[in-house]
Amino acid sequence: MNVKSSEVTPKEVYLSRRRFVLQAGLLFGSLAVTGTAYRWFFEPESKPAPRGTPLNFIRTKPQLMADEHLTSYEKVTGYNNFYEFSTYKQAVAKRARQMKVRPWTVVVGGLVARPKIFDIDEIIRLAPLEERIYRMRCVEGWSMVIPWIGFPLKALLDKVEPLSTARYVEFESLYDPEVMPNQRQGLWGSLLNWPYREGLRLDEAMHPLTILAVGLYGEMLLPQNGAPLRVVVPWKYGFKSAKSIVKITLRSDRPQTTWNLAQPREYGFYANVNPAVSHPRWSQQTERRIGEFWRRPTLLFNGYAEQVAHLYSGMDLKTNF
Ligand SMILES: Nc1nc2c(c(=O)[nH]1)N[C@H]1C(S)=C(S)[C@@H](COP(=O)(O)O)O[C@H]1N2
Ligand SMILES: [Mo]
Repeated sequence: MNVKSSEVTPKEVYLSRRRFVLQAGLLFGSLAVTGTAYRWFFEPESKPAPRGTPLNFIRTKPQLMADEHLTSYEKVTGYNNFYEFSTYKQAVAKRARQMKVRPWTVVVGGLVARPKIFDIDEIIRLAPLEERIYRMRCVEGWSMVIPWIGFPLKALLDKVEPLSTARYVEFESLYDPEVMPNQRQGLWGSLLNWPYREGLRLDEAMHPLTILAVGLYGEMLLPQNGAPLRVVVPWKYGFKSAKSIVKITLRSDRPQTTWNLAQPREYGFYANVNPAVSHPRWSQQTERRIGEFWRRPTLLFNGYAEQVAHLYSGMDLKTNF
């Protein structure tokens, strides 16, 4: 795979792009009949940290095709799946704004020699932060290219020393019905089984492509993207990448996962991106890359086959979907 140097967006460039958008917004605000649009535009900027909190990180070579580009900051932070807040992607960012991401602890335990409750700021300093530009494919058929900031999940797992009996890793997202409207019981019960839970096989979790993300576009994660900590598994459908994690548990048995519990025929445990395995209600052969006009073909393991295919050798990917 071949990378153009132009694919690596220097911070100055996207900052100046954002400055341009801000200036355009200012002009618009001064022309607007009411100040509503103006206030809408500036409100997020006047919020306290973590919005805009810059991170120090190492820039590494992105593994993208020559014709792939970063999805805009506005789309990455404005078009989100985070069902705890809303099923309407454009509404998530605003609704998630009240979520408090400090103080925040992550309980890491289960089949480990050294279980530990980590403070989020300790996790951020656990390993050098790297930029990882990954293509992300949602099971619904859209995709993005996101410059995550994070470090391999392996670095955290090594700290707690998994026992030889540990075969799976379970992730649990925040449960807080006070701030997450969809966790409250509605007339028809609850939308999903909360808290949101996901899981990986231990070898998948230890793979160098699997990261814990704490930021994107050079800044700390915003709530809508899963602040303050989420897992990112780029060769699997987006739902495996659990947001706002509070608990990581090593287990001998395969964990129950939210989407698999909801619709086992539609959402398998593996959820590897695979154009040859259709979702029961739609094909997975192509995808709409957000910001592009033509659909792109979906690639086996989301384009990361070279690095991850060996994890599944001898497995039937049609039955283990
Ligand atoms: N806790 C939690 N994690 C979640 C989800 C969710 O609803 N709740 N949605 C998943 C899905 S379906 C996708 S596609 C990605 C979207 O991540 P993004 O909004 O940062 O692009 O988050 C995943 N992680
Ligand atoms: Mo998704």
